Amino acid sequence: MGIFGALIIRDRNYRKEEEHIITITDYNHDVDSLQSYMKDVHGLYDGRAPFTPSKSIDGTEFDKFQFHSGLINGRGRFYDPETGDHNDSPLEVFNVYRGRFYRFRVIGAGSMLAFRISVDHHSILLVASDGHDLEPVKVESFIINPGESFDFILVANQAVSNYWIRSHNLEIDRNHRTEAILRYCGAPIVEPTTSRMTCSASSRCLVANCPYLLYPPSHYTDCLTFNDMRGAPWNEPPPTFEEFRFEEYFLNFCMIDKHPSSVNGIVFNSPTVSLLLNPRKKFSLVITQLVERTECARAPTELILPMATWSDLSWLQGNLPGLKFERPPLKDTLIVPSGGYAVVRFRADNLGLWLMHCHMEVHHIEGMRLLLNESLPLVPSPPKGFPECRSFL
Ligand SMILES: [Cu+2]
Repeated sequence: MGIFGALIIRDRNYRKEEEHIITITDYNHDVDSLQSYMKDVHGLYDGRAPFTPSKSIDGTEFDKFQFHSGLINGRGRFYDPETGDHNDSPLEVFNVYRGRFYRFRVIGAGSMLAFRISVDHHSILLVASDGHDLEPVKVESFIINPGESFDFILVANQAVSNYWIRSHNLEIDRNHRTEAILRYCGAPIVEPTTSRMTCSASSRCLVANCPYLLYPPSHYTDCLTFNDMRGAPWNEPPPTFEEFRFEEYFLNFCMIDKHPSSVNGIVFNSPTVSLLLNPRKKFSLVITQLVERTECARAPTELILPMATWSDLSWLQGNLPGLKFERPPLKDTLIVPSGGYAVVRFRADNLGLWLMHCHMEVHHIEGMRLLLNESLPLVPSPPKGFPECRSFL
């Protein structure tokens, strides 16, 4: 919802390759994010009936709102939940030549929902995420959340025809499909009649970037969490502990009694003046521990306290057991499952003020965000007499 577009920054060593861009979004016909937020606060109704939230396959409450359509490059269909018929809107078509390979740059520009993407009769070789190379991994499908991006290589090695590019959000028991068409050059201009790969005991499906660990046994589907993926060997290694240069913060992305959305129980209100000219506080964030639940969680310690720390003190100074330091993937957006956590490290070497926020737009609007005030002492003070922006509020 809102304006979006692809911004592709190419590597210096960019090798020209054929590529397509898939921008995927969720689309609600009735309300935008602000209205969704108001409904969430004051009561969720579909017509006059209270709306029942959907669930994902792991039993988690998934979406409080009615999913209407998903769009690929702005195109998609509305499926009538009663009849299952769609409104015949045109779909995006990606043209390929048989025998060539293509880089698909997939951008999650939605406001709320994750999508699982697959291509009929073709496997997906994931090679990058959020602009950083991954150790390539061949999967049947992958899950993309708002704010994330994934690049995959598709080899056009099937018969000249039309194939569905499929996408489903992670809700169960609801119609939530979003489609586009992969069309080989020379194929008739018709809609595909292909079906999705059947996952079976002898041919299991692998899904990358799952927010849960398992699918039910009957799905014959395995999960590859982002934690299990590896970055490319040429990526920068993760920062390690250095005395006096390593700080650790705990960030609990949570709700305070359903509302408001907050970080460590603090709601971020947008400042009315430039913070660079009016600095308040310095943050140097090295490790985060994020928990998202319906209420502020209390693990591993009381996260609302300003000086939260590990209850096992041997975990201090970066000594967390089980962390993988060998080529962890580089990301700028990460899904933290309900009740889960992520440990993130970065070198504070990019001077400025950076917004860190939940990518669910309704949470972001409400204040589930914070500012990293990075390397503030290095920010030059404005020249003498430089006009100062004051609040107009
Ligand atoms: Cu959120």
